[in-house]
Amino acid sequence: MRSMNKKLIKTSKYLSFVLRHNPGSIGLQLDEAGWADVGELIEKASVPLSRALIEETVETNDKQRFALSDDGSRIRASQGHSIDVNLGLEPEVPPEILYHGTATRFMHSIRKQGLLPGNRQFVHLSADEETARKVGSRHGVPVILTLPALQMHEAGQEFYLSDNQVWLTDRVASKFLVESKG
Ligand code: HQG
Repeated sequence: MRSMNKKLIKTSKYLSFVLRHNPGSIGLQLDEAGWADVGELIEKASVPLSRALIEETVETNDKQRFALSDDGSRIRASQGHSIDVNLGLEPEVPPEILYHGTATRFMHSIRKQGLLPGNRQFVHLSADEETARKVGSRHGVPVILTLPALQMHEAGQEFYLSDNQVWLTDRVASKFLVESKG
């Protein structure tokens, strides 16, 4: 875990809100791949931002949530969007098993409907159980679900790996889900 102080955490949350969910709230336009112009972001932001603060937030971010373009002029969130962006990720061969962390209160619905992206573009999965446990704990009493990702891939389902190593897929039918003991 990289070190993130309070100011960096606040900035990360703000960037997540604007770049994943609501650029329109500050009149910011993202391109179709989700990139914002850094100068325009600084100018339009409703919190104090500078290039240095943005660069430090990107570099020290515990989950590496954001990416800067090679020339540093543009920034985007690497995953987690609720708005319609095309990150340009190619389908990849997933590991045999992937994990999804959720909370007990969602399980009744998940058993019926499978995993759905909800507000986001994709269902978010991890290659390790510990990450899933942390994600699930954000919502309540955690439940860890495993799914046979490689087998699903072989049956034609597409999986994508974000720049910050989060596995993404459209949905997961409930027949594939196994509840493992947290
Ligand atoms: C649940 C964080 C009822 C799903 C994390 C989850 C992740 C259902 C919740 C990223 C359901 C949605 C995403 C169904 C799924 N019925 N509930 N059929 N299908 N759910 O926050 O995966 O820190 O949108 O299990 O690390 O928790 O923000 O998704 O509990 O990568 O960078 O509905 O957000 O990253 O919650 O988290 P979320 P998530 P950051």
